[in-house]
Amino acid sequence: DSTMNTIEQGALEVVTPEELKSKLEKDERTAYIGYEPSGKVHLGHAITVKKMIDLQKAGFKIKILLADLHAYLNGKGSLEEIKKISEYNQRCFRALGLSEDTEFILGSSFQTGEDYTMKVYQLALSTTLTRAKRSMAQITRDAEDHQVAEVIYPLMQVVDMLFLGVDLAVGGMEQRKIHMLARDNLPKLGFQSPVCIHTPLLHGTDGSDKMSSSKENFIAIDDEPALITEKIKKSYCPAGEVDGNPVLEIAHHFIFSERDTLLIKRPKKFGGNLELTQTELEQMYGDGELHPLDLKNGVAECLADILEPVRDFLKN
Ligand code: IYR
Repeated sequence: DSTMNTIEQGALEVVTPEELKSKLEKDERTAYIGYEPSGKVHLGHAITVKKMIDLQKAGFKIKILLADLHAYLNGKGSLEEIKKISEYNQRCFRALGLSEDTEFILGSSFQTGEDYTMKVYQLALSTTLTRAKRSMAQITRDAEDHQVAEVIYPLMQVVDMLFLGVDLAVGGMEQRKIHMLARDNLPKLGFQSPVCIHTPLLHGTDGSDKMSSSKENFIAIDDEPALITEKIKKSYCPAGEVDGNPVLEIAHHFIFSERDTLLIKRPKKFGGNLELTQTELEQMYGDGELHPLDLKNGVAECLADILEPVRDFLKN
């Protein structure tokens, strides 16, 4: 039961909790997540990596798919370039605390095989264009024209689940429609659907819906303290607003998950230092009794401190 709690904690949904319970009874169980390799691994990625670490602690074997071919289909560059950054991504994921026995798999190492390709074709025949496109709404790179690649992408993601033989798939909330497509279709191909867990999306520092390495609205896990401070100082953070406030969101996911309180340093003439729990912080900020700049300074300093081991790992 405490295992269920660890797994469900912080997730927006588990599809379905009953299926998860039965997976926990298996001797060997595997969870996976896929990432399009990206020039910078940021806090948005870190939310899902933390969930993988929870699952690792709950006895799941972890597979991380470095989805190079997916990134390619999403117009992120040449396959060669993408493969190269996938090595850096792998080091970043390790730096965030995944254990040694985590398995990293390059998508292109199995996604052009004959059996794999046939499965994609089979799915292509039973999936409507409308549904395939809809499943990509929050994933496709912004573009005027829509390429056929956009509808191949989700079909491949469904076939990944089957080829990787996983009990559980993790993703941010933007992956949910692809996961539901998988759950509806894998049984038709004679396979059991994985349990799906969806984590919340982190807003960009500009206040937009999603932190993303293709928009300049991210904080990378290896940004130097001065850069973290600079980015947080520029962040969207309206006075008195708690909902959708990226600075408070960062505090929630990365500071209060590790610490009970946050120290906010203020000059005496502005009320002096504060040491606040998450509840106190949000209350005070919502009441307009804490200035955005004071919040930003406190969060930036503490986040830089929390990410220090990650920076150190990546320097070696
Ligand atoms: N769609 C993901 C990347 C991805 C995830 C899985 I799970 C796959 O099997 C393949 C690709 C993204 O948006 O980054």
